Amino acid sequence: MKKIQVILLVLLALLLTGCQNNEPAEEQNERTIGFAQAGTESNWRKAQNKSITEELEKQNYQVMARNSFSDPKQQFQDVMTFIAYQVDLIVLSPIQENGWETVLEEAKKAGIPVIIVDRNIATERTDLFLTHIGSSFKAQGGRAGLYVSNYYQKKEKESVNVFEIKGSDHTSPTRLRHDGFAETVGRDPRIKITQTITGDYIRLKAKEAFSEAIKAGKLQNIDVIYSHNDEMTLGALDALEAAKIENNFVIVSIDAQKEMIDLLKQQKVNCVVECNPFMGELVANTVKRYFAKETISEDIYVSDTVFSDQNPLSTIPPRNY
Ligand code: GYE
Repeated sequence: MKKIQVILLVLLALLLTGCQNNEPAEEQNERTIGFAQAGTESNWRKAQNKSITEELEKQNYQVMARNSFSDPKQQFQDVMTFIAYQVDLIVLSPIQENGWETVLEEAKKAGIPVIIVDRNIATERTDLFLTHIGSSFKAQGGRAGLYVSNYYQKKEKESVNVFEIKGSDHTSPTRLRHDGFAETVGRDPRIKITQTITGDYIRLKAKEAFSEAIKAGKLQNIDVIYSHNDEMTLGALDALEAAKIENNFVIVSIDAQKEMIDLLKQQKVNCVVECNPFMGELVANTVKRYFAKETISEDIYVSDTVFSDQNPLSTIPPRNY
């Protein structure tokens, strides 16, 4: 063989080995990730679901997905099924905060690590899961509250009454979006939450509950509508339209779905706090780091921003959800 041929062969061999992953491909393909999803209640949820599944698959993991369609008992069973199946790792996007300790103990006994994504779980037992990946819901509530207090700061008004549309009970975004908002507007003694309904993060449920509130006269004296997600804001707007009530309210919503950003641009709502659903890459990277025995931080935050009529709207990037 001529010297030049030998050099070319060596170069080719180097190139081929360079393309390989640190981990043998067959080993990666053997790993199964159980993904327990909460539901399908919003476009936000659908985007978050897609992002996590796609990014895990990009890393060649087998994804065993179960959706509990907003039924907490079903979700406990889904996780138990993953344990029985002996998956290599569980990604859990919980519906409710409470009741997870027994199930996660079982996962621990079986040696299956668990990563919590999006909503939090209520437990002191940090040994029951590897990490939590998601937004700071309290910061989101705070951003919503800050818009409202800034809006009324220079306005001469004796009182500002807020109608709060809450998400599902016993969930961390509902609790913390309320707390963050209440804490922030609480600095201005004129601003008070005077009415509250629950819309379960679902458009139709919020429409029904809001229509009831309208009929009961609870919209009188209301200045601000603060809703814990876009789907419920859409429900409230549907109810206003059905009742032929003019929308003179200051409206603040959370998630930043495409439809809500369009309404912001049309000046039908005032402020939209982003909740970023694209956490898939962070999730897949964390899974990879775990298997590579790298250290993982206790809390991994997804970054969010805020869009309002106080900022240039033309620069808002395309939403894709
Ligand atoms: O804001 C809402 C969804 O848990 C943060 O649940 C999530 C919330 C999100 O259905 O749209």
